[in-house]
Amino acid sequence: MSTTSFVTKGTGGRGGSGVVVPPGYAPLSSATAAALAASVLGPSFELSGPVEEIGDGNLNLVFRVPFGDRTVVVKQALPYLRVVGEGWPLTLDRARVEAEALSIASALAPGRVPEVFGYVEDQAAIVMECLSHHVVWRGALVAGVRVGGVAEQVGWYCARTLMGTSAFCMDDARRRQMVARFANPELCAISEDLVFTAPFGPAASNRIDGEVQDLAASVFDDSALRSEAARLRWEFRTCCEALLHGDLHTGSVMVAPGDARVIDPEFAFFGPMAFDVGSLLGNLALSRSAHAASGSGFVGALDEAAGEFWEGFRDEAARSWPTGEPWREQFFASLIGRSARFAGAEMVRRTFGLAHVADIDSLGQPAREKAQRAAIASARELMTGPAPTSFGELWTRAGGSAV
Ligand code: SR1
Ligand code: MG
Repeated sequence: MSTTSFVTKGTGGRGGSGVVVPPGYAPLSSATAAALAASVLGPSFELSGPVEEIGDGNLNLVFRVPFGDRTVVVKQALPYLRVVGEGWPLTLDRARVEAEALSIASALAPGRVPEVFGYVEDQAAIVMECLSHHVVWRGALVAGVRVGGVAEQVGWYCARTLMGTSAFCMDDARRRQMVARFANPELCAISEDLVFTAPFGPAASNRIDGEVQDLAASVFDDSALRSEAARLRWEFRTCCEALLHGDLHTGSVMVAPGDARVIDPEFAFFGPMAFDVGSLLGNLALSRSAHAASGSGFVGALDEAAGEFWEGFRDEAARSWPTGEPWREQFFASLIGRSARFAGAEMVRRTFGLAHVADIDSLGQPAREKAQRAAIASARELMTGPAPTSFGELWTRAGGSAV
């Protein structure tokens, strides 16, 4: 397919000059989103209600399109970062990455991702199952609602996708080809910047509450923390263990009782397994610090959720562990230690970086400041304390009580 160069307006974005978009690409409207869904779903498609734009994320347009007695979602990548605007160009290839990652996850972890009906390359758009009976897991956690069964399923999903795309389980030649398809350099660069670089120094993209400026300054002055952040960035860049989700926070999981679905793998790339495991645990720990700061009784549910996530992961990873590899317990101990470090970095970046979490930002003062101080104390323990070798030890360092 031929392409044309589309240069976004403004200055100061990532990736320099512009983003290549296919001829005919245009941001979708309600009408064109419905037409695109029709082109994928075929003659059975008949619009049965109003199309709504429901995207509230940082990067994409998302439409709900009702047809017959069903609803689908049309998700389209924009050639710039939605949350910042056209001054930060961003590759459309992330839609392909997401569609392919969903397809791989669906094969490895059936039922744990939304069903994809089609990917329309020239519009960088995916037509997929609408999870109308689900809510975003983060939202449920903020509201203090425990949704049974889902944490263990997310752990199972991680084990299936991470082990299943690792050298433990894949043919080497196929795996190396897959690594190339998921190079995803632009989105990896965003994570390198927003997770491991900017939040550990006085970067313009940071968002730091006035009440915790002193705390941020103490992080920027902490050579051990900065050094660990730099080492993690190196591990993120160079370790090619498995196909990661790449942005596995609680906002990337939709939940209904007994049914977790992992969404939004546009940051997928081959990286360290501990990044996915640590991101998820770091987000549960952030939620715990928010609930603890506001005196909510929900902290016990978060301790349980973290333990269930780890058990779901460990049990399935142990099942898929290949015979003839006699170092399984060493693998788990090392993964726990490495996940602790990544969890800590996630907690720092969601406190001082560009993208915060609603768990803490929805709190009024003084609870918000208290939660942020607790989160940073836990992050220091996780990133620079002795590396934990058991899940209980990790979760205690994250501020929790192992159940
Ligand atoms: C500018 S994008 C900010 C964050 O949103 C995404 O969900 C990723 O977490 C990214 O770091
Ligand atoms: Mg996302």
